[in-house]
Amino acid sequence: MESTRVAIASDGDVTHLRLDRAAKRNALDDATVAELHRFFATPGAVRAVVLDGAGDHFCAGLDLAEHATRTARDVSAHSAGWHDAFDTIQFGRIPVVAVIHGACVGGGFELAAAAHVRVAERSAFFALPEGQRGIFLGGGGSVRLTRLIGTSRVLEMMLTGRRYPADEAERIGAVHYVVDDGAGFAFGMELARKIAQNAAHSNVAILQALPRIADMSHAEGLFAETMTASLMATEDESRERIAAFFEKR
Ligand code: 1HE
Repeated sequence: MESTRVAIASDGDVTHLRLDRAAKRNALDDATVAELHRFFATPGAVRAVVLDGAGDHFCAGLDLAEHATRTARDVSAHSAGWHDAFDTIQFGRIPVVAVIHGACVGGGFELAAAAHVRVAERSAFFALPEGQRGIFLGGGGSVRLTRLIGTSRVLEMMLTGRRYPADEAERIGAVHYVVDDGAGFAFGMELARKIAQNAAHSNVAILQALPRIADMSHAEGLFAETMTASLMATEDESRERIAAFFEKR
């Protein structure tokens, strides 16, 4: 099915996804989330993704127009749908670099949190206006954002409507890099190309194992790490890459 909400462009090993609904500040309606889900469920031979937004903002969060008339049952199904879609991103096989500018609010921040690397341009700001709108997180923010920046900060953001600008977002660990306005896409592509050069099986292990191990007890985590490490090291490609290091190739 042709994409109308997310522009998709291939550049070698890296695929660029752009939320493409600038007139509505890339608010996440059902069609957008379905298109993201579809892409990440069957990404093909992609090695890394750069995700950004068209226009002046990364993403204005949940499409409030669609949401206004939902019943409790609708909201439950809607939230579960976002959970599926965003889990498919976080626990997929493709590292995702989110490049954020302007608003990254509500569900937009939840989406960014499902990515693996976050780059903010100086114009970026982060907020959780759910309290102001009389709703709640629904795209996994209670789980992903609290792990990313801490429950206390998420709680405070939701209560007060506080906006974190890019440099403060970096300080609290919400983003990994801050770059000048207009420089985010090129920098995000550079990171994605670097990531694409890693062994694909290591990238998958990083995405799949690391967050799960972080949720385990100490003893279970160490066991899972040993299992993951032993599976990785016996891949032919691992042997070849280590040999290449010693042969200075
Ligand atoms: C929207 C949305 C939206 C803009 N749903 N239509 N999200 C929010 O509470 C954020 C709401 N949006 C904003 O605060 C502002 O739009 C922005 C700061 C992002 C951008 O401001 P600005 O001045 O550039 O744009 P604007 O004039 O406010 O909006 C432009 C158009 O986009 C306008 O439509 P138009 O037909 O009048 O031109 C807006 O109605 C439309 N628009 N944001 C629908 N969000 C699963 S739970 C997740 C819970 C949440 O995400 S809560 C946070 C919701």
